[in-house]
Amino acid sequence: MTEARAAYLSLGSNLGSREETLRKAVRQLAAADGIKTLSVSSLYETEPWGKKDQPSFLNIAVSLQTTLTPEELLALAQAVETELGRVRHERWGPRTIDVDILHIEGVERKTPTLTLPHPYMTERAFVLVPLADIAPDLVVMGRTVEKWEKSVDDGSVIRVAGPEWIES
Ligand code: X6L
Ligand code: MG
Ligand code: MG
Repeated sequence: MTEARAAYLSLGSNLGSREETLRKAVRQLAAADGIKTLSVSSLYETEPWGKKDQPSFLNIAVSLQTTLTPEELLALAQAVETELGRVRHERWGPRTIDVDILHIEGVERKTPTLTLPHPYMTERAFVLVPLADIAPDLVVMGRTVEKWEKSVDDGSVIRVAGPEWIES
């Protein structure tokens, strides 16, 4: 059997019952074949980036141990999005759920469907603040997540619940 590797995901929602949708997404990921331990960040309310005239997001980060290949993990992320009602409208527009792979231990990829590490993860407070909860010492693109987090403006990222939000 293949060894499990650590993987890090960013999840976001800004349509419908945002917290409940994130909870369901975490449960589906945790229950999937090939996913071992999983840990979840605090819950954050964040201002929209990219397309600014849309509702604010709830964002979290998740780390997990997986025996899935990167492509299998991407397929799982997309299956969770589809199951939770994601519909593709305009680019960067509102969505019930977005599940992005940020980083997989030891993996670099540049294909039309998957770029790892995620090329913009070091610029976005809505990714880095949650990720710093669960993986401050993870090194991506030459610096720790904690260092990257200190380098961005986190003023539009508000912690709305501690890590226990997922247990209820
Ligand atoms: C210039 C042009 C600068 C575009 C930035 C940033 C585009 C982020 C897309 C950008 C640009 C994105 C989330 C979000 C989106 C989310 C929050 C995206 C894709 N997803 N805002 N905006 N949380 N707060 O999960 O990340 S759309
Ligand atoms: Mg995204
Ligand atoms: Mg996405």
